[in-house]
Amino acid sequence: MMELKGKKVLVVGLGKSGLAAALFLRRRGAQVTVSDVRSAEALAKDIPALLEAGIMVEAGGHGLLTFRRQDLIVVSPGVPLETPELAQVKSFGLPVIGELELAGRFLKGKTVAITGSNGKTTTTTLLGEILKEAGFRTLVGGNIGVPVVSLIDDSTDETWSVLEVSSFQLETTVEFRPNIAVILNITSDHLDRHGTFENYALAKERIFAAQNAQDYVVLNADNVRSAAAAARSIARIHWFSVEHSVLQGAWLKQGYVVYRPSKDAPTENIMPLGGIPLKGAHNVENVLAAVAAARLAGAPADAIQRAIENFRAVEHRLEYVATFNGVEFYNDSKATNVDATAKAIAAFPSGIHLILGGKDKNSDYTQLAQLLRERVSAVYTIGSAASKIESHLRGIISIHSCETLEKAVHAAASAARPGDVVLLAPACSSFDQFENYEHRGRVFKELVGQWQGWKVWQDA
Ligand code: UMA
Repeated sequence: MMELKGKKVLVVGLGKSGLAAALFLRRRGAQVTVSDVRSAEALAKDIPALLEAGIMVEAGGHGLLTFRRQDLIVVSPGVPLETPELAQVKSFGLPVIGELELAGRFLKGKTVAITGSNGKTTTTTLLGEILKEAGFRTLVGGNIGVPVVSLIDDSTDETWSVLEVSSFQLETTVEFRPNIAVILNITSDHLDRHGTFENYALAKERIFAAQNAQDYVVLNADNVRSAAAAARSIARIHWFSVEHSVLQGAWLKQGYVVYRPSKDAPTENIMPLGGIPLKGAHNVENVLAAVAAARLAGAPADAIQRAIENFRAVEHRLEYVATFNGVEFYNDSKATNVDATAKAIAAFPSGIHLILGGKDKNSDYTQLAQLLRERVSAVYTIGSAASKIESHLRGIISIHSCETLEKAVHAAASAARPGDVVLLAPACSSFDQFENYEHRGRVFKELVGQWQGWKVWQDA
């Protein structure tokens, strides 16, 4: 374990992970400073607690001297490593790690880490439920919104920590070594930060970089880039597939989810496919990944089945909102990239009124063309990406420029006919108009409620 007592540590970024990391470091006796580009006013709610704990605060920008004075730098996932102050001290050889790496050095017990472009939160939450159902002492955290350092005090040699990990967090790992690493899929996302698809994919592969031959990696056999990662892992590889059987891992057979622990072992029936309560083919992939990881962790089939049957969609992930006049409303605000939006569209056969837009991430929206033609009645654009989306999709589908989510909900709900679906699956991040995707999803649900009220009043 790493010695922190008396060490000078700078925490860069004072969001959820920075705040938790700073307080943790201080409790372990480090001399802690936090630095954030936001102004002191913007950080006001957290500053008193930090000062009281004896933590110094640099607000309104990053000072090079502050960075140079440290023994260790702990960087928040949202801070790019190219930030000039960070790049400079890194080049001097100062260690720069993320909150995940820091936490990984203190977390007791066993760990499952789950990454992927899409499905991370659902799979992490589901696996957490399965392990709890199996009677394991289980902690859940990571990119899901609970900093991993906040799990440390509750962890023991007996606990299983189920962690959602992002490419941003993995970029700064060194020794982070999950007993079971899961890569759900790797499709284009975050190109604005990682530059190229390959850089992004390599960041994801860091999930198994420190593993040894006793550890496990679970990979998606149907996703080309995830499957290709197998060549670089020294751990034991297990697979999941919705398309074909696999040597060891989870797949679908005659209407059943099945699992085989090793190539010579008999195949186990886990549960009927019809017992999965989640919408969308992509959720079958998430379930298969969770089944493979759960069996590797030692959870029995009956607990897996019970937990899956009782599981409900996580908020903002293809979440059912309401049905009004025969029109269903779904909130998939977490569809923040093109692939996630494609999966959401694929969950409905036709009659979709799709709300697209937000902040662009250097994405190619023409990839949606075929699905739009087959299943979508009209697209309603919002946010700063609207004109790019419109130029990519012109001539493919009927497009209504709405600018705001409010106008889009109104236009889509007014145009939809009984049997249609109004779907928020925006393919963009939310930061141009909202605090985050959760905020966007909540506003969508409120607007749906208001529209229903207005319609009832108008029709009366
Ligand atoms: N900041 C700086 N300098 C910079 C950039 C940012 O000081 O150059 C400051 C900002 O002013 C702000 C703070 O850094 O005060 C924000 O840090 P952050 O963006 O790392 O946000 P946190 O609140 O710490 O949340 C992070 C994850 N955020 C990101 O990866 C962008 C959360 O994932 C995660 O839940 C949380 O840690 C706990 O682990 C969110 C996310 O959007 C959900 N993740 C991406 C995704 O899922 O696609 C990867």
